[in-house]
Formats: sequence, structure tokens, C-alpha cells
Amino acid sequence: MAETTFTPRVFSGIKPSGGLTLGNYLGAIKRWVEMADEPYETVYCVVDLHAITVWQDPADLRAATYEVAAGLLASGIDPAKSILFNQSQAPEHAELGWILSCVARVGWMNRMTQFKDKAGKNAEKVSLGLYAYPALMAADILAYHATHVPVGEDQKQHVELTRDIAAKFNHDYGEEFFPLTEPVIEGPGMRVMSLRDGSKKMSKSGESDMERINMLDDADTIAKKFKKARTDPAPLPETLDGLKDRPEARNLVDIYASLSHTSAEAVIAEYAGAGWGQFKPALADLAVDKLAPISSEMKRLIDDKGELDRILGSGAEKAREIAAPILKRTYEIVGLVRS
Ligand code: AQP
Repeated sequence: MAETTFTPRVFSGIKPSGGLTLGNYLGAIKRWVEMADEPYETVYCVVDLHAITVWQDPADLRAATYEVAAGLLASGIDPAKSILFNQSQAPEHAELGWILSCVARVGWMNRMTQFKDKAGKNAEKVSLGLYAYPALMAADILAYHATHVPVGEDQKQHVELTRDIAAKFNHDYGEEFFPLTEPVIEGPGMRVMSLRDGSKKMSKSGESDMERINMLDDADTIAKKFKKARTDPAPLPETLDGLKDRPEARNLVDIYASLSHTSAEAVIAEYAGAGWGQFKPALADLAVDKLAPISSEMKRLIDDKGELDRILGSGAEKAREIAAPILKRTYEIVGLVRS
């Protein structure tokens, strides 16, 4: 097959399945903002079609879509530098999603650990969309011929599946049409864990609000949540090795490191021997310092739906300028007649 060169282009998305959390911010958004200043075209998406793979009250879905868009803008995503839109306004995602569902194999889907985690013992009762969602995610990425996807650790398997789907499509149709996209996973905030259980990731839709820091939480709530965060009684150790088998303690150290753009080693060096009574308030102050300016800008934007609609609408137009020709060519390659 002929060598194809792809424009360095980043795609990433966040589901409006609730309000944004510190996990979304440290695991994804912070990196998205940096990547917009690197030599990539950047396409960022509020993936509302993914959100409805589990039940969403329509009014809550609308509100969460605006909240996530506001959170991205308030965190520094600049619509002049990046394309920002919500997925359902670019129908190419769903159309390509169907084609890629016909390329993906059931055996591949059966290996997706996130589906197993989310469906649990209820696998017979969850939506077909929840099971098939990695094929739609592959379409989100491949509709832009995206070469890089910044994600948290939890999404790595889905990006690898996207590569498998792209490779099979290219092989089956004998054309190197889709790129083999790279996941970009960096930094100590790559997997932020629940504040109540160090073995579970912090999620928007986790059962208890005390498990997560929401980006719209006020200073008192943030302080209260960190104060009540589960830890063990031992103080912080002298070296990072001392955090082995202490997942809750490790999580708080990682959050501190990520918020202050430093390493977990540096945090341990600074706080060696400190008790939680000292560390937790310092962590809360740091989080409030970082999040307060973002959340006040988010609130301003959420109250200006006209502005958000303008940004999302024009982002969708720009997104479609890239995705429509890629979809058209996909149809031709597959042999679908367009009269
Ligand atoms: N806890 C986390 N740590 C690091 N990164 C995270 N991300 C989400 N949670 C963490 C990253 O945020 C991006 C958007 O993810 P998403 O909201 O589309 O999907 P998700 O990973 O399923 O998020 P939630 O919060 O767990 O949603 P629900 O509860 O609705 O399922 C991704 O890059 C993800 O890695």
C-alpha cells in the first residue's frame, strides 16, 4: 500500500453525562489546552451521543452539554485555535460509526474492560449503544483522520481498538485511508481516583457526590470533600516507595502533583512525615486556587447560552468541513452509491 502522510491532528471528547470533575480536568482538559499550542490542529467535542448510551434526562443532558462546553472554554480552550462543538451537530460521526461497526468484530468488543465495569452483572439489560460505543468513538477520531488522542489511562483500550478498526478497514479495502491513531497519556493526573475508594476512578456519575470534586464545587465543598477523603492513618512517607499499597494516599499525592505541575516525588520531598491534618488543607487550598477562576468563568458562560450556541454552532460547521469529505471518500471506498 502507498505511504500516506496525515496532518498532525488531535481529536478528543468528553461526555455530558453529568458535570465536569477534577478527573476530567487533570486527565484530559489540562492537556487539551496545552496541545492547542503545539503543532497540531485540535478538534474537541462534547460527545452527547455517547452520553445517551445510558439514560439521560433530556433537560439534564442539555444542561450538562452547556456545562461541559463552558468548562472547556473556561479552562482555556480557545475557539479561535481549536474546533469546539457537540457531536450530534456533526452527523458524520453517527454515519461513519455505522460503517465502523461493520468493521469491528464482536470478539474485540467483548474484550473492552470499560463495558464490563459499566454493565457489571446487568449486561443483558444495558443498551446496545453502550456495548457498541467504542465503534462510535473510533468514528469520532477517524472522521477527522486524527493522528493523536489525548486521554486518561481509562480510555487507552478504546484508542487501541480504534487502531485495530482502522488497520482492518485499510487492509480489507486495500487502501491506507485511516491513520493508526496514537493515544497520548502523560502526567501524574492521568488516572484520578475516587476520594472514597482508591481502586475506583473518579467519575461524573459515581453514586456519591463525596467521591469527586466537581469543577463547579465552591471552596467550602472542596475543603470538606478533601477533609473527608478516605486515607489510612499513617503520615506521608519519606519516599515515593512508601506509598505502595496505599492507593488513597497515593491518589491525593498525585492530585497535588498534577495541580501544581510537579512530580509525586517532589510532593513527597516537600511533605515527608506530614500528617493528613496538614496535607489535606494544603491540597484543598491548591485545588481552590486552580479551580475558582475556572468555575467563576464557567458560571458566567452557562448564563450566556447564546454565546455557547454561537461557539458550538460555528465549531460544528468547521468540524463538518473536515469530516464530510472523509465520510464521502469512505462511502466511495466501501462501494456505497451516492447519486
Ligand atoms: N478519573 C479520571 N482520571 C483521569 N482521566 C479521566 N477522564 C475521566 N475521568 C478521569 C478523562 O476525561 C475524558 C473524558 O471522559 P468522559 O467524561 O467522556 O468519559 P468517562 O471516562 O467515562 O468519564 P466519567 O466521568 O467516568 O463519566 P461517566 O461517569 O458518565 O461514565 C477522557 O479522556 C477520560 O480519560
